[in-house]
Parts: sequence; C-alpha cells; structure tokens
Amino acid sequence: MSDKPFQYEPSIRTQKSNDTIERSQDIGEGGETHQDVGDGARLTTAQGIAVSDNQNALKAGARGPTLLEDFHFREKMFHFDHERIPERVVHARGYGARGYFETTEAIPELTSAHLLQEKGRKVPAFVRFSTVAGNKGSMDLARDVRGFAVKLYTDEGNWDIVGNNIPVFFIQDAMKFPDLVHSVKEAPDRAFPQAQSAHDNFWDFISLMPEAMHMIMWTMSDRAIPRSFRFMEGFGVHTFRFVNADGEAKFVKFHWKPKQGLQSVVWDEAVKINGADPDFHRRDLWAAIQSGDYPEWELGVQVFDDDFADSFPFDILDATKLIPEEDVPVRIIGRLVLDSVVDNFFAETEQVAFCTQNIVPGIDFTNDPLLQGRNFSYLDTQIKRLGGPNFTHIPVNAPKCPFAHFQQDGHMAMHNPSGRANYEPNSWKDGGPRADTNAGFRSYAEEVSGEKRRVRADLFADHYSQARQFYRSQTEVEQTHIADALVFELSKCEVLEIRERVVAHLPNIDDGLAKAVADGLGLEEVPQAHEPRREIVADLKMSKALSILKNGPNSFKGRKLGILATDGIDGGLLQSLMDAVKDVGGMAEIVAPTIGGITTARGKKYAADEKVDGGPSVLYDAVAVLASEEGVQKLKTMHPAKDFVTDAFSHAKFIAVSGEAVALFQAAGVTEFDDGVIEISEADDCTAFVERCGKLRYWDRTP
Ligand code: HDE
Repeated sequence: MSDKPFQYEPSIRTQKSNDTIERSQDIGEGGETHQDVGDGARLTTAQGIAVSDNQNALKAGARGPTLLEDFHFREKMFHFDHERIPERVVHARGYGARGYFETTEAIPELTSAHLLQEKGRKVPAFVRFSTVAGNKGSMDLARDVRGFAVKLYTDEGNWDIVGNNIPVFFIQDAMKFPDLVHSVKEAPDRAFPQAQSAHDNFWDFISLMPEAMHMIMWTMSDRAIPRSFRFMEGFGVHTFRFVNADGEAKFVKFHWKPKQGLQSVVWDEAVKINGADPDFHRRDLWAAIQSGDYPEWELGVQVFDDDFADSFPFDILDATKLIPEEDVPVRIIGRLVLDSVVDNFFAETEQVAFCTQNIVPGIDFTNDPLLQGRNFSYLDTQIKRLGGPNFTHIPVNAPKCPFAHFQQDGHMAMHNPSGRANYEPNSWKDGGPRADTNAGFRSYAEEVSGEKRRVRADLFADHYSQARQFYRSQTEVEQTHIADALVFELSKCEVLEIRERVVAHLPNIDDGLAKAVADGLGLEEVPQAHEPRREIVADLKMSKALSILKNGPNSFKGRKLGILATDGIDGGLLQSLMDAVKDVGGMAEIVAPTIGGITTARGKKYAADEKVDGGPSVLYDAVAVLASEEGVQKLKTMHPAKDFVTDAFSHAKFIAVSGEAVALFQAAGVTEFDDGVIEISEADDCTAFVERCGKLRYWDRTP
C-alpha cells in the first residue's frame, strides 16, 4: 500500500447542457436568495464560506478517521438527511404549473368578488393535478380520481378551488374520510397494493357504504384513467355561495371545461403506460407547456337559488350528487391558461398548500358536511407537512396582494414586522393594520338553528338514482368499460363475499350492468339486491354532459402521432405526414429500430425520438407504420414492433400504413384491416388520415 496521500479529483469536468446553463442563470437573476448559481460560480457552504474541496472529507491522515470538525461535510450531510418532508396523506403524487386566470364575463349581480367584477381582469394562478391513493413515487395512470387544485392570487387575497376531475365524492360526511382513505391505501400489515383500488380492503369498505355507488360509477368509468391532465374537466364538487355587494346570495357549483376536449385511455393502455412511462401525465403537461401549446380551461358556474334547491329531488349539500348541466346550464365566466412550468418542483409543486377555507369576499361556504370537514383538515395538514404555521411565507403560498396582520414568530418566520405594535387595538402612532368593516370578508348571514345531533338530512339516503343516471347516460362503449373495470377490480378481491356484496348494489343501478359484472366474475347468478334506503328515482333524464365520448374533440390538436419508421422509406411521405400533424396543432414522434434514427431512400437522416421498445404505441393517440421492403423484414423479427401494431389495433386507434408495412401487421396476426386502418402513399392521404384521427378512436373495432 502506498503511503503517499492521494487527493481524489474528478477527471472529467462535465459539460453542462444549454438547458442547465439557461435555467441556472434564470435563478441567479432572481437575486432574492443571493445565490449565484451561474456556471463557474464559487461553491460555498450555506454560511457562505468558500469550499476548497468537494470530493474528500477532512481526515487525520489518508487512512485515518474523518474529523468531526469538517463543517463542510457535516453541513452537506445534515442538509441531505433532512431533504424530505412528509408527503401529502392523500394526493401525494402531483404535478403543478403556473398560469393565469382571466375573467371573460363580469358577474357583479351575482358576486362582489373583485376578480369577477370586470371582463378582462387577470390574476396569476397555480394549479396542481394529482392522483389520490398512490404515494409520491407511484405511477401516473392508476385508476383513480384526479385532484384539480387551483390557487388564484387575486387582488383581494388567495382563492383556492380545491377540486377533482369528478363532480361527486365517495362519502357524504367528513367523519368517514379517514376510513375511506385507509381502505384504499396499501393495507397496514403488508404495505401493498399501492396506488390502486383493486383490493379487498377498498371494496369491503365500499360494499358497506352504499352512498359511494354514484362515485364508483365514475371511478370505474374512463374518467379515472385520463389521457392527460390537459383533457380532463375539473369540478369544485361542493355547492358554494356567491354573495353580491347587496349581501344577496345564490348557490354556485364550479366547473373547469378543457378547451382541448375530454379524452381518456383504455384500461389495457393504462396498465402498459405505467410500465413504459410512469411519468406519462407529468411529462405530457411539461412538454405541452414547453412547446407553447398552453392548456386552457374555461371556468363555468352553475348558479341556482333556494327555490331550485328546494325543488331538486336531491340535497344540494350532498357531495355524492351533482346537478345535471341540462337542469342548470353551465355559464362560462373565465379562462385559466397554464403557460409556465415551475423553476423548482419542490419549491412550488411540493410546497404549495391549498386550503378549501381560502375564499375571498363574494364567495362563501355552504353547510355541505364534507366541505365543513375539509375546512378544518387542510389547514391542519399543512402544519404537519410544511413544518409550522408560517407556510404562507413560502412564495408559492403567499398572497400577491398587500397583506398585514399581527401573526408573528414560529418556525421559519420570513416576514417579520418592525416596530412595537404587535397587538390590536393599540394606541401607538404606527399602530399597524385595522379591520375594515366595509371591504373586509363577511360571511353570508345565514340563519342557523337545530338540534345538536349526529344525523344526516333525509334526502342524503338516496344512493342509487344518480348512479343509474350516470351509467345510462354513457355510450355503449363506455358502459362496457365500466362493467369491465368492475370485473377487473373485483377479480383482484380474494374474498368471494366481498365481490358478491358489491355486485348486490348493481341491480339498483342497472340490471344489464349487474348481469355483465356477475357473468364476468363467474357468479352463478346476480346476488339479491340490497334494499335501498329510499325509493330509487328511476326515470331521471339522461345527461349528455356525463359522457366523455359525447364530449370529445373532433381534432388532433394537442395529440400525438407515433410513426414507426425504418431505413429506406419514402422521405417525402414521412415529411408530409409530420407536416399534416403539425398543421392541426398535433405532435409527431419517430419511433425507430435504433435510437440512431433512420435514413430515407434518398439519404436524408431523421433522428429517432424513441427506440421501438421504449416507444410502444400506447404512448400515442394514433400511429403510422412506414417501412421499406428491407425495413419491414427487420421489424418482423422484433417483438416490440409487433406489439406496437397489435396494441394500436386492439386499442381502437387510427392507423396509417405505407405499402410495405402491411407485412408487419400480417406477421403480428392482424390480417384483416377495417376502416380505421388507412393506407397512405401521398401527401393528400396524410391530410385525410390526420383529419380522421380527430375522432381519436375507431370504436367500431371494439367488440
Ligand atoms: Fe381533499 N385533502 N379531503 N378532497 N384534496 C387533501 O390536504 C380531505 C376531498 C383534494 O394538490 C389534504 O394538502 C378531507 C374532496 C385535492 O395539494 C387533506 C376530505 C375533494 C387535494 C385533505 C377531502 C378533495 C386534496 C392532503 C373529506 C374534491 C390535493 C394534503 C371531507 C372536491 C391538493 C393536503 C394539492 C388534499 C382532506 C375530500 C380534493 C388531508 C378531510 C371531496 C385536489 O387535508
């Protein structure tokens, strides 16, 4: 062993990518943290001491012990050891982006909210989308409800609409939330299964909670496997109140309508996407914003009065019910645009703290027992998660309007007032802020009285009518997906009795559904239906708004075509196809046998976006296969290439094929083409193909 001390130094100084250099400079320019992290800046400790060596801890001799006095090592390791904060107890996995909200129709007659007083008023916004059940590192395409939480930084303070992509919820009373969440999360003894509801604990709980049946119809529908955050609706779920300047109130439900149209994947795709790209949704949002294709939603409101509420067959305070858009139309009053990705995921997406209690003058709560419980829970959870009461000092949570109060001290206090006055009233000259009786928030003066009891209102006991309305409002394809999802989920339950107990709810919704699920589970007969607590309203009108397929787009805008291509193809055709997609605002990616890309018959090179086994067709909305005679021979030997076409075919995708590529389909077992498979040989064919792709799926292909 050599006794000559050796000082390790990295042999290669890594070249930073352009992206890294630009971003670091961006952060440096902010100047707020006085951190110059630009390329070549001097590395320091958190105390600002310049570091001389970031490779070797301080030791007593080359082979001696590490010294405790090495403050650089100690500080670096101490900070690393504390990098994690508790993940959200629900909605742990999420992805955020910044943008703005703009009022498109003023509604001063309904609300005094400053933001909604004038058309064109614009405020910054932050949105976080999430799944509910999975942990922070789980996959994006779990069958689950999606969180759709919006923070609007208005001139009168922060207004949070902490909603979901489904307009109803599993339970009616906040008291049941911990039980619901415990049941769906991994079982406490074995810590699995993660990020899924397909297990005994969840279905055991659901089978005993008939109030969940409406929500179950939604979560078993394709709403729970959205193609992208960009193609989902958002809902405030609860009934809120609008209050105008005269103190008059109306009820309101909030809706976010995606300008991009609704779209979901099919279950087999979801399962495969989770393996191919667990970050499918966050990557999609990131890519869309980075490419300048800013996702946009309209804010719609359903406004109604006491008379409507009294005549409605269900209780408007019951979060397991919705108000059909056909009964109370959605009036569009604003738009939300996401135009910027975060600079730092932790700083913004992880630390953002939504609270349902964050409302502004002109908005108010109702007595929905779920909402009332949430108002307690969100504030409470942030203290645990963000470590103290000063989470409002974190930039993403701080209001962007002036604020002044006497709250002080606590962990990590960042805004520390100067001067002597820290109480009110006081008689000091610079005595600090005072309440404003005119402009200050005032609750709607609702009369409240009642016996102190643990009860629910009568109409809450209807558990099936709207579940039935939802199911019957779906297209046949969608109804089949719901039945299939129930069969899939219940087939993962080990206990027969649990399966049967769930199926026994279904005849109260639809006999056909009950039969399909019973058959799918191999039950000998449909179990005896549970006795409903209230008579089912069986003749509710169907609602078109409840179906995804009746509200899809008719354009390929914002969608992605995957082109499986080989060497030796007609470069003109490839280019025409990519141009046709671009012309309608879509994206095209080249998938090739090697990541090195392809060379066309005339020698032009195209880089590949994906190697075929890393770019399966499930990642695309439609696919094309362009192959030369030699190329197709190679593809025929590759399993991923065969899966590419069989999956695209069985997922009812539109498929473009250039002459020679047909052989790949035959080799993969797709021997008969239908109208959803389009042969292309010239530019006009490409335009026609992309136009057809606007329908997104060729559903006629599905059984
Ligand atoms: Fe939440 N919910 N929730 N929830 N929720 C949380 O707050 C809670 C409910 C929703 O991206 C937690 O900051 C209770 C309905 C979203 O940061 C927690 C009840 C709806 C998010 C909490 C509900 C939601 C949360 C966990 C029943 C749709 C993610 C971390 C009374 C309208 C926000 C956190 C984000 C997060 C409690 C039911 C939406 C524990 C007690 C209904 C989008 O406070």
